[in-house]
Amino acid sequence: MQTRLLDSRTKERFSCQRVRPERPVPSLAEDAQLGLLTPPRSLPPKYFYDSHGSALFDRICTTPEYYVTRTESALLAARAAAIIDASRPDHIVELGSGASRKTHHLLQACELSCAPCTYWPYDVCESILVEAGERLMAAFDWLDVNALVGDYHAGLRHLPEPQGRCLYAFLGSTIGNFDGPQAVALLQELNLKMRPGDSLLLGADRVKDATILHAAYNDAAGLTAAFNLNLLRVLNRELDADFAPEAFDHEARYDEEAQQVEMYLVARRSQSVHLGVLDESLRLEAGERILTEISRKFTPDKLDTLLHEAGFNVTAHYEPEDSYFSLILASPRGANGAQVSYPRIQGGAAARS
Ligand code: SAH
Ligand code: AVI
Repeated sequence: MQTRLLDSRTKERFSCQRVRPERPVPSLAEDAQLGLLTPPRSLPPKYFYDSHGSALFDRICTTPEYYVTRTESALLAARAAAIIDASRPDHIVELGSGASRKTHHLLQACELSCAPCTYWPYDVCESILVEAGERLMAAFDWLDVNALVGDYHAGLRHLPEPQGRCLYAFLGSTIGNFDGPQAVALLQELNLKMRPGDSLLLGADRVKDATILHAAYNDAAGLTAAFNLNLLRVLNRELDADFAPEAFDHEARYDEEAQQVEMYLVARRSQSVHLGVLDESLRLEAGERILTEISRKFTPDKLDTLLHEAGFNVTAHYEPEDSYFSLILASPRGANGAQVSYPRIQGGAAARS
């Protein structure tokens, strides 16, 4: 693919291809048919990310309340050299890469250790892939970016298999947007794709005080609300629907028992909405909710179990002093399946068990 955004020199270092689905996934119309017409109503979170939704998410990451991005970014900045040293990647393949801002730390560590690599960002949102690729190529004049457009729910089998070691990054706690079985299934599929010597770098948000979580998903500037409500604009455009965004409230609440933030769109009044593409209407009563996202929060034990079930050995577990976030380096379990014990490494320096 060629884009207007890139000059001729950077174009040579940039490619963008679609990842062929390994299996069919429901279209937005099918997901709406299944999830919207009758209660309990829900839609998968991937539909947030049209170009406007991706830009809104990028702004959420800079709000004072959304500690997730700055915490993971600081952890990556402190640990990138060790991660690159341990994984020695020829390629960094990033799932749900978005604006790829934190990836900068990994690429910088590659540069500092004189070990250039190729970057393969993989996302459903093509415009954010192009923007991110352009920014990273401007920052690293040696970097080739091969962007991959696709839905990781459609399987990972057809991801390219470049020669050399791959570091697969899945950052931002996007794994938390999957329910338990979905998370295991995705990581298992990734495991199957991986070859000896490849590594996984997983970023995952941790269980913490409910007030901090509540604030993170209800920022004062209203960006998370705008991000949530943007879904209705996506539905209006893609399904010829007539949702009135002003007739909905954003709601985000932490369910302490389930250890997850749940995000809803709540009807402010009773209303009927027509979905033109489906030639269907739905009737919402005042206060009725549409679940738009879960964002699971993890304990170290839960992360160990998840990775174990998906067939990984954890090789390093980094966390900040406040234990707000985990960055885990893991490798596919070998034939003998033994898990070697590993330390949880806190803060910017000392290792602690
Ligand atoms: N990794 C970045 C972005 C996280 S936002 C960070 O840590 O800041 C989640 C990203 O995953 C978005 O860019 C979104 O477009 C992408 N995404 C969501 N669902 C996806 C899917 N099913 N397949 C591929 N990408 C997806
Ligand atoms: C991408 N994902 C991990 C974010 C999260 O925290 O669940 C999406 C988000 N939703 C609201 N704010 C941020």
